[in-house]
Amino acid sequence: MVNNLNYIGGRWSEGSTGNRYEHFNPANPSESLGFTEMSSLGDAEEAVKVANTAFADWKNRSSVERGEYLRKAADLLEANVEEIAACATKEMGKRIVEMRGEVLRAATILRYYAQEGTRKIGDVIPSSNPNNTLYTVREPLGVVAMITPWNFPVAIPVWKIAPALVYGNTVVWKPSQETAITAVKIAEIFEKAGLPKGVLNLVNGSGSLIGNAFVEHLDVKAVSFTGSNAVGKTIASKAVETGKKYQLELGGKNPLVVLKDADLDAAAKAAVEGCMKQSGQRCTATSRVFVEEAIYDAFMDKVLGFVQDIKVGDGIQEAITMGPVASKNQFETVTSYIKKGLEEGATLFYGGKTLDAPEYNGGYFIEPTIFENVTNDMTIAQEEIFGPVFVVIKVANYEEGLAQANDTIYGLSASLFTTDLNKAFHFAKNSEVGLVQINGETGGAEPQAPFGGMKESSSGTREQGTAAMEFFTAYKTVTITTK
Ligand code: UN1
Repeated sequence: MVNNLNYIGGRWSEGSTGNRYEHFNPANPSESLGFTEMSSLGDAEEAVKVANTAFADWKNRSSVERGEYLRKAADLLEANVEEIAACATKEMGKRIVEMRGEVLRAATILRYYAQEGTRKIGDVIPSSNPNNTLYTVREPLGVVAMITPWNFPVAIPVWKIAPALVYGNTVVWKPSQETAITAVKIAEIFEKAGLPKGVLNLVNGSGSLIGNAFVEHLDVKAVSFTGSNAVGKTIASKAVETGKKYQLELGGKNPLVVLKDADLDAAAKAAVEGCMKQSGQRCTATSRVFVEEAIYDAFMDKVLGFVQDIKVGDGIQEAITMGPVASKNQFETVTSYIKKGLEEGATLFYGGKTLDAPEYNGGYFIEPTIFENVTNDMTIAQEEIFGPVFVVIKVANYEEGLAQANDTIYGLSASLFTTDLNKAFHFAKNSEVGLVQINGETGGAEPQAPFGGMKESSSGTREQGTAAMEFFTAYKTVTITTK
């Protein structure tokens, strides 16, 4: 039993529904990590209430002071990196090496936003009346809700919470049930950093109950969500009904295009790592690779070299280079896509099997999987698989590669590997995504730069960098007339 699951108004408590949720290690599902008690609507209501009360004081503090809490939280995260990383690895399978990187990335994000507290929050604008001083100031929105996924259980909550707090909002946070225990550790970090009571409130529980309660609540002024397109659509319509701002970071089907003049080693490495990191469970993961005919065989040889080196197993061991997928549910989804690919006539270039030998302890392990003989209209080339699977498609030239790369409902990230400057710029301009990489892998984000997708990959809003200010604040325009 994991006690003290919720952090509401500076107090730790259990959820109050009496329903328990059992957590298992995806690398060894017979290992139970304990039960968490699910929260009730009353818990959600209480969290919004205390966040609303805390807002009056928090918004009137100096943003420099608010930033100091984030800086302390960054130091504490760093000091506890091993414990937090190991906890998340057990909960959702991301290998320990990547989890450490994620915790340190979260510390960097906190420091970036701590510094935001010292930057300008408005402009002085010329007025047509010489007696007027006309200026803008960015004001916080009030209580904002975060609904966060399991695939980045530390970095994504932090990249939403940090800007929300530094700009003066108070937060109610509902993380994925799959990573409830890691979320508790993150809330503890903010508590230890001395954040005033009620400024950050954690309510663990189901999306349909707690997430929904936050989205429908009239005292919640904005909701920031990362997750599936289906849930995102529901959140958007409820946010509109209840008059709140919303920010959705959804799926991707990210292409990587390789031209004949490219550095093939770098391109093959980026394709394999860009897909297989986190066992493919990143919305920015590479999932479609378009290769110019002329270098197809040479490129695939290099891909084989990299993919053969992947060592699948329990990511708590340092030597493992790919962990399990996060849950039984994920395992079933990914394997059903592999089956579908074969039914639709694609062929396996590599992998495709689940790993069932005794040493795998019944864990949710899937081989790194690469499909060939794929057309871009097949299900595996159109739907987000969110697993260690990518498809390779031959194209005649750059133009065909670009056209097919864009032929998707998604628009998160895209890569082009080339040494042709003209094509690089052309791709940067014409790729229908929010994140373009020339000679780099499709994943990755820096805290100081805007992050988000076009088309159905996002609500058009952006996270991180100064873009976060756009979302978490509203302009106030002030005119002062003097004699
Ligand atoms: C990254 O590529 O490192 O859920 C960040 C996701 C994205 C974040 C990806 N929102 O995978």
